[in-house]
Amino acid sequence: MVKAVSDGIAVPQGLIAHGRGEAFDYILGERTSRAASTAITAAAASILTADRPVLSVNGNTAALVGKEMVALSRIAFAPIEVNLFHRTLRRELAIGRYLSRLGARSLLGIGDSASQTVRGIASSRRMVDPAGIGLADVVLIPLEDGDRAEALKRAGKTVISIDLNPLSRTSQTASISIVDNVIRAVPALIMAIQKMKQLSNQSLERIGRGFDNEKNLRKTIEEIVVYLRGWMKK
Ligand code: PTJ
Repeated sequence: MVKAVSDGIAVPQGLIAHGRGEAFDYILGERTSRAASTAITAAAASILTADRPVLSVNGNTAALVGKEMVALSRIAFAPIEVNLFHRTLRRELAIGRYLSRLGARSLLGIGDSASQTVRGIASSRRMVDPAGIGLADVVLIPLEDGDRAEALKRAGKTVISIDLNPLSRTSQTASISIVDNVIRAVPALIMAIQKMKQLSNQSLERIGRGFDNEKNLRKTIEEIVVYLRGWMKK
């Protein structure tokens, strides 16, 4: 992350966000919880049944899982859109060049191509690509702020978040909240998609219908409590 800041990919604020995430990762036991695995399966089903899935990438995501996001984009047939909270053309281009070096073929949301406004967002994250998030039915948003998660949901999109904080507005708002470290969640999502690709649309839709995000978030918190109780007994 420190190198990503000096390379102009991540912003200093990203280091603070990273530390916030790490604090939650410790109380999750730095592993993918059962509830997170359930959310990852539901997310894979949602991406596989989507008409136009899009993967939103910011500075922290590019720095931590740039290679994996490019791989996910390939296997899920989902384009990557660069969408930054602290938006500058210079950073968009730096992230674009970095992802292209990792094998990304076409990237959305850079420069003037982010010409559509999502209503209800104060930050420059409101600008999206009309050919990407603008048209998407399912959007994956790793390390997102609550405003945009809410606005995308209001715009009728299925929002899949990856956020280590189960209490964040993003996790509380998303349609499918993956409470896990992006460095574990994205490879797990790739594996789930690879495994589930053979399933019929009917089976995938059944998985989606059977998923209850509120219940799953409660399970995440229960898993944290059980993990911390284990420490009290030591
Ligand atoms: O690159 P930009 O300009 O788009 O800016 C990106 C940041 C992350 C700085 C910006 O989106 C931001 O400030 O985000 P927030 O509002 O701090 O939210 C980030 C969320 O991600 C927090 O809830 C953290 O707990 C969580 N988080 C941090 N690191 C990880 C994480 N979640 C999953 N995996 C991580 N490694």
